[in-house]
Parts: sequence; structure tokens; C-alpha cells
Amino acid sequence: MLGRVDKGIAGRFTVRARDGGEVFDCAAKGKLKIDGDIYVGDIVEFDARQRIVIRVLKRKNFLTRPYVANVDFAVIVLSPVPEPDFCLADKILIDAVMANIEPVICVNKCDIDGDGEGLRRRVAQNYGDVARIIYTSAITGDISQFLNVAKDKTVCLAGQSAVGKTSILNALLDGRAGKVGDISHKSQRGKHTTRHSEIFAVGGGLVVDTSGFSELNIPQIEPSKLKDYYADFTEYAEVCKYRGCIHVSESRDECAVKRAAEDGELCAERYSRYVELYKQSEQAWKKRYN
Ligand SMILES: Nc1nc2c(ncn2[C@@H]2O[C@H](COP(=O)(O)OP(=O)(O)O)[C@@H](O)[C@H]2O)c(=O)[nH]1
Ligand SMILES: [Mg+2]
Ligand SMILES: [Zn+2]
Repeated sequence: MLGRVDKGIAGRFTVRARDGGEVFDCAAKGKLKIDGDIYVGDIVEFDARQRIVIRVLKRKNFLTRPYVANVDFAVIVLSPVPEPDFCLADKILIDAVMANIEPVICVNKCDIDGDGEGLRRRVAQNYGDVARIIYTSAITGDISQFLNVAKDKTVCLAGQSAVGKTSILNALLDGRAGKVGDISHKSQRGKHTTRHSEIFAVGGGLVVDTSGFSELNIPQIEPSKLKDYYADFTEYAEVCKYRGCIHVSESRDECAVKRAAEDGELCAERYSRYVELYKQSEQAWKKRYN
């Protein structure tokens, strides 16, 4: 039989059959492991009688941080509290674009964002040219923009801990998505409550809740290719002096991307995070291949 992996913890997989939607608690054949061989969202062949996952069918696409397969949108959630991690958002964005998954940025907790100068404005400056941006408040139940994206689609909620991913889902499901974490007051980071990814049926679509993380490795990519995943650089990059300009150590006269960032045409903080990420990738790449 064919089914979809809705959840996987410690060698047990919740597989929902394609026809009928019956749910089976399965083990996996041989050494197949969650987040290594089997991802949440995978379509698998399984033996319903013996309750064993036999093999994973070819994926349409997948992310590895978080591990999730066959999604239409990666919704990257940011919120005013805890302190938004734009570096993490950049990295998930790159991962999504690399995986051919359309990114959406969701600013949650709009109820505490104040007006004018808040996170909404900063996010629009950073990502307005890169992704669709939506605004929600899980607490007040103002999640219609999220619903518009999720309708009839498979969307993955991604982003740092405690931004309200599970809360958004709970608002959609009347609390059935499970426990919401607190924000620990010391670090303002979320406590880890969701330790795994899980798929929930929402209306006609599917939403994957994933565990939050505050740290993420750099993308697995050749440093000189990193720039190709910054759609907002493209129009400037076309007029850089040198073909293949990296937009890092070239001079202002040579590099139109650098110029645009300095002159405020391109979001300066996004550009400087790019330079930082480029340097980190370069170091990691050297370590790996020297
Ligand atoms: N003010 C406000 N707080 C929220 C909102 N959404 C979530 N929270 C709170 O943020 C904390 C973390 O939420 P949670 O859903 O566990 O975040 P997750 O780690 O991203 O899944 C909880 O204390 C929630 O009550 C929101 O829209 N507004
Ligand atoms: Mg959560
Ligand atoms: Zn350049």
C-alpha cells in the first residue's frame, strides 16, 4: 500500500494510507531511520498487515533543516519576541530556494508589534523583493493570510523556536496541534516543546509543524554560488563590472550590489548578512576540501 508519513519518532512511523486515510503505526524495514532515510511528508510503500515501511518513493522536493518532504511552501515565521533571527531566516530561505520550494515569510505576533517602526516594516525592507510576506497573530486568531497560503497546499512551518508556529496551527485546529512552549525570560528563547515534525490536515491542505531551532549550519553550497540565491541582488549584479562578481571584496566602483546597499537601494542589513554568510561558507568550504 501507499501512504504518507505524518510523523516519525524513535523508529515508529505514523503512516496515513492514501486510499481511505486510515492511519497505521509502522516500524521500518532494515535500517531505515527518520530524518535520515525517511522524512515526514514522504510517500512510502508499506505493508499494512505487518505494519512495516518498505521503501520511500521519489520526492518532489525536500528540506533537510527541518527534515520534510513534498511541500509546496516553506513558511518562515518571525516574531518581535524572541529577538528575530534574520540570519536563520536567510539560511532557510536559501535552503528553500535551492530545494525549489516557494518561500513565504510570516510575521507573527503582530498584536505586540507596535506600529510604524516595528518588525513588519523591517521584514518588508529585508524580504519585500524576495518572498511573499504575510502577517498573523495566533493569539487574536488573526490567521486569515496564513490560511490563504495553506489552502489546498502542503506548507511547512519553519523558523526559530517560540515565534508561534505551533500556536498558528492551534488557532487553525482549535488547539489540536499540541503544546505551545513558553518563552524563557532569561534568554527570551523558546523552550523546546515540539521535538519532531508532524503533519496536520487543515481544511483541504496539510501543515507541517517542525521543531524550532535557534541555530543552523550554513547552507551546503559552494561560496561563489551563494549569491545566486539572493533574488534581490539580481538586477544590480547585472551591472557589476566583472562577470561572476561575488559582491564581497570588490570595490564600490566595481560592484553595483555593494553600491546599491551603501546607497540604500538594497537592504543594507541583508547585504551585510550576505557578506558574513559568504565568509563563513568560504571557511567551511576550505575546511572540507583542503
Ligand atoms: N502575543 C502573542 N504571543 C504569541 C503569538 N503566537 C504565539 N505566542 C506565544 O509565543 C510562545 C511560543 O509559541 P509556540 O507556538 O510554542 O512557538 P513555536 O516554538 O514556534 O511553536 C507562547 O507563549 C505563545 O503563547 C501571537 O500571535 N501573539
Ligand atoms: Mg512548536
Ligand atoms: Zn558585485
